[in-house]
Amino acid sequence: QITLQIDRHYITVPQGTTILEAARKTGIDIPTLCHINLKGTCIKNNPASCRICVVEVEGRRNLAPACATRCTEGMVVRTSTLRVMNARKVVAELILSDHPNDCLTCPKCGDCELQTLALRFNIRAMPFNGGELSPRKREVTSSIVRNMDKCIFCRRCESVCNEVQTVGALGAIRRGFNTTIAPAFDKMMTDSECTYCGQCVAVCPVGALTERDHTNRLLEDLEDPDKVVIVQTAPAVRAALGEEFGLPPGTLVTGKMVYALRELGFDYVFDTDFAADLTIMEEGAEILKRLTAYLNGDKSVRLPILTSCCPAWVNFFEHHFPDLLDIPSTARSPQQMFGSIAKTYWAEKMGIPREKLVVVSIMPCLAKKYECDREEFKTNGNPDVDYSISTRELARLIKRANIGFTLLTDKDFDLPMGASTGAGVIFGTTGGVMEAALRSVCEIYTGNTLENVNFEQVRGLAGVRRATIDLNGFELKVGIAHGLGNARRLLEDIRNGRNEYHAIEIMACPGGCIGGGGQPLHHGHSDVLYARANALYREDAAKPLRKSHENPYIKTLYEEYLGKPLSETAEHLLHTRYFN
Ligand code: HC1
Ligand code: SF4
Repeated sequence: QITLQIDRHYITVPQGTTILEAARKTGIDIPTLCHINLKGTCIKNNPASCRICVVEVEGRRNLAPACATRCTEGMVVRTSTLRVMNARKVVAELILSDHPNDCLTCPKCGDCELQTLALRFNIRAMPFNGGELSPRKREVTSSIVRNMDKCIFCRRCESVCNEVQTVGALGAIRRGFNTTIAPAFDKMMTDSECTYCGQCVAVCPVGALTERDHTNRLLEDLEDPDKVVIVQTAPAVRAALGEEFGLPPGTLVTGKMVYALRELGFDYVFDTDFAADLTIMEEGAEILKRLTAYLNGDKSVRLPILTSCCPAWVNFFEHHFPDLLDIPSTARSPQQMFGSIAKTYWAEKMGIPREKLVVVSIMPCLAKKYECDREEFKTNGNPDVDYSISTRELARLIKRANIGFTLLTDKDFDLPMGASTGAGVIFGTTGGVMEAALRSVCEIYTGNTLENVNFEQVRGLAGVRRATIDLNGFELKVGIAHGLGNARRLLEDIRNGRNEYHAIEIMACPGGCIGGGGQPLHHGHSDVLYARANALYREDAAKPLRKSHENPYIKTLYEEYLGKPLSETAEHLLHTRYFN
């Protein structure tokens, strides 16, 4: 233990603690632009490159970066002397000298950490501006907009993409004034191995990486009298949307969200959770089919089966593990199952021609935008889900439409595609898809009713979790991983024949969808992820039905249209293929 003084505070910290960490413990907020440390999910970046966090250390001539200087016994640190404040201001002014000053039209305006610091440091002029700006690329992909003019070289995106996700799509290239962060050989993101997980967007402090915005297109569709516009909302959105309106993390806003969507003018407000229940019917049937074959001695059966509802994860295994494409479940994601059923079964029932029907999704995810665009999810060029907007985009729309969100009362989803069980709700957190599958697989396999539907063993935020479930004497081994780095380790074990699991759930984002790249920014606080996960478990616990196979509207869908899980119609509408 080490005792030191920071400003007026005496504090004791463990050996190895940095000044930044020690200061934060005492409630002193030393500003920084590059540092990030999200405990519990290993999102970390500490290149000590921005030099915004400098402090004075008694006895040292130079200012020290607080994020890279370890505390020593008896150290005296000053975090807010005039010298420190002036140094920080000059550093910020130098960053601004190579930055386009288009804050008013920047998509990050109001949420930009550089803008916040300019305000905090009382920057009222740009003394170093007027010189040349470094030449950098712009790119618009299906999910992400890259505007590298705005990049400040904090390297957060690079750390997240390389170390957490192990995708390696972003890195520093060229030198000096011409340095930029880009895929190797300055390729476009669309030509790289980027999965569109959006985790780089979620940590970018400025407007260099932002989501592709579809809100103007949506407003035009909502105004068009010839179109029927319906919406589906992903499980994780309800657990985070309230944060954009000042509500504490973990506030469930399901009913208010439905009300707001009606106010915006959607013709029908449905729930992706309905399709999550449908996913369990199809994926559960696949699990049972493979397990039965395995138990009957079929040596050709491919195990473990991997979940397939996360599009960034699908993209990842298509790029990085082309030899394992026959392992994942072929079930489409709930987003796509919803679109497929909406534009066939539901549209036929309602007498709405496909070309008039617009299906929009509200997702915590940026890869969902890319998923909507995949060719295999289109009929004659018409997508099953027309486009997806993120939780952040929805919040902006609600504000733009002058809807007093916090004052709204609760409204219910429309039927039939708004009805879901608790199993569908928990899809939004890591472990939730597996838990939902276990609830149905256990009951269908054993023929017994579960006394307790809570599979606590698969919950939590540990990067990889495992559990053994007793199925009438057969030990079903399941695994859960979130974050693509954790997924990679499991896949490498499978490739090398060292994997003992029968079924594995993988979500690309740390925390699962609750930590998606389109969610309100959690700025490195893992408490926020816990609060969002608990909110979903609360909604699940309060539902009268908690097992997907008990959803009465799903039963009707099979009776009226699909026949049974894995039927020819179900295979055609609800399953997919993978490509490398
Ligand atoms: Fe997800 Fe899913 S849980 S992928 O994380 O399977 O985005 O929330 O909608 O499709 O249901 C996201 C969330 C979401 C799908 C479902
Ligand atoms: Fe890497 Fe994900 Fe960003 Fe693509 S979206 S560059 S995979 S972090």
